[in-house]
Amino acid sequence: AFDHVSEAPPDALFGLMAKYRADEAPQKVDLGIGAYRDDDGKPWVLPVVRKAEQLLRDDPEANHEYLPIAGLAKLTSAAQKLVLGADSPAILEKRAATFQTISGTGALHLGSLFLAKFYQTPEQSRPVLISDPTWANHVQIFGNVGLKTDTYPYWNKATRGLNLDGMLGRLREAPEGSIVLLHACAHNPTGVDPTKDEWKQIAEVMKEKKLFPFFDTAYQGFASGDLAHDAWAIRYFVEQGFELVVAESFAKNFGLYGERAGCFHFVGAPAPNAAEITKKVASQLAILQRSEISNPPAYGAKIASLCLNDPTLFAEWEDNLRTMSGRIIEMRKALYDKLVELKTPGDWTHIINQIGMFSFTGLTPAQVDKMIGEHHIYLTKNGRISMAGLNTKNIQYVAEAIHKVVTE
Ligand code: PLP
Ligand code: TYF
Repeated sequence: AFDHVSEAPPDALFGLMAKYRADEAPQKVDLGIGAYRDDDGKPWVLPVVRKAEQLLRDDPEANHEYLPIAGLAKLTSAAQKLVLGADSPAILEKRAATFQTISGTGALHLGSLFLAKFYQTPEQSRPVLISDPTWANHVQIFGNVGLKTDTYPYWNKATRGLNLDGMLGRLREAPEGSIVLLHACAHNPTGVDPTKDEWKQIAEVMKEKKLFPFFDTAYQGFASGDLAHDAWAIRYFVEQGFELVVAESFAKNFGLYGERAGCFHFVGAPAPNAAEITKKVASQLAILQRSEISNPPAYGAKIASLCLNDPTLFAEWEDNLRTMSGRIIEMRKALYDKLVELKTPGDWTHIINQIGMFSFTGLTPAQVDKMIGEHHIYLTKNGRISMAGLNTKNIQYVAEAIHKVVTE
C-alpha cells in the first residue's frame, strides 16, 4: 500500500548535529543547534530551574496526574501576563484565552489548526506570509494543516539588516485578511529585529490591509535580558486593537528544551462582545487540543509555573536570563573584535548589531562547507551561527577559521 512513498531528506539541522557528534577532531565546535551553552560549551540547567525541581521533589502533594485539557491553570495565567503584560487590557477585559501546548512548535500547530478551521476561506484566499528566511520548521507546520504559505522579504543582503521596504511592499499587496507570521524578537535565523519605529510602520500597513498577526515568541527575555522589552511588539499590536494569536515557547528562556513547555494565546479585538467571542474560541481550542494531545505535558509546566508565580524565583529567573543574554552579547563583541584585529575583509558590525541566539554571518555555502570540512566548525548552510556555541576557549579558533575561509 505504500509503494508510492518516496524517501524524504533527513532534517538538515538534526543531520548537522549528528555529523558534529561523529566528528572526532578535538577542536570541533558546534555552532549549529539553537540551544544555550555555558562558557565550557555545556548545556546549562538554570539555577532557578534546579531550585524549582527541588521544590517539586520535596512536595508531598506532587503527583503525575493528567493536567486539564487547557494545561496547568497557574502556568497559563502567568504566561498570559508574561507575554501581554500584567495590566494588559486584553486580560482585564477577559478577551485573552491561553492553552498550554507542546512547546513553541505545539503552539504554532494548535494556532495553525485553529486558523485552518475557523479563519481560512473555502477558496484558501488567506495565505500565511512568512519571513524570508525563517525558522526551518514554519513552512511545514502551516502546510501540514493545509494552509497555503508564501513569503515576505526580510533580509537585506547588502546591509545585513532588515529589508523594511521589501517587507512593507509585500504586505501592501497581500490578499486582504492574509495571516502574517512575525517573530516577536530575536528573529531566527537572521538575528535582525525591526526597531520600534519599524514595528509601528508594519502595524500600520497590517491594519490598513486587515492582515492577521500570528506572533512567534521563542526568545522572550533571552534576547535583551529584559522581558518587557522583548515583548514590546506584541504588546504594541494589542494596544493598537489587533485581534491576534501568539505561540510562546519556554524552551530557550527556561532552558527546558526537552520538557516541551509552551503556550498558545488568542487575543480578541476590543469590542463589547469580545469576552464572549474569546470564550467560544476557547471552547473550540479545547476540542482541537483534546483530539490532538488530550492534555499537555506536566513536568516542564510545573517548573515554569513555580518560577513565574513566586516573586523570589521570578527575580532569580530574570537574573539567569541576564546571565545567558549577557554572555551571548559578550561573545558577539569578542567575535567582532577578533575579526577586526585579524583585519578580516568586510564589515562585521552586523555581528554586534544582531540580537538573540543567532547571527547571520553572510558566509556563503562554499565558505560554510570549508568551515565544516576543513575546520570542524559546524554551522547551517545559510551561514547562521548559534552565538551560544562560542566561548572564551574557542572564539580565537573560530575567528581565525572565518578569516581563512573569507580570505582563501
Ligand atoms: N519558533 C522559533 C522561531 C524558534 O527558533 C523555535 C526554536 O528554535 C521555536 C519556534 C520552537 O521551538 P520549541 O518547539 O522547541 O519550543
Ligand atoms: O533553529 C534551531 O536551531 C532550533 C532547533 O524541537 C530546534 O530551532 C528547535 C525546536 C526543536 C528542536 C530543535
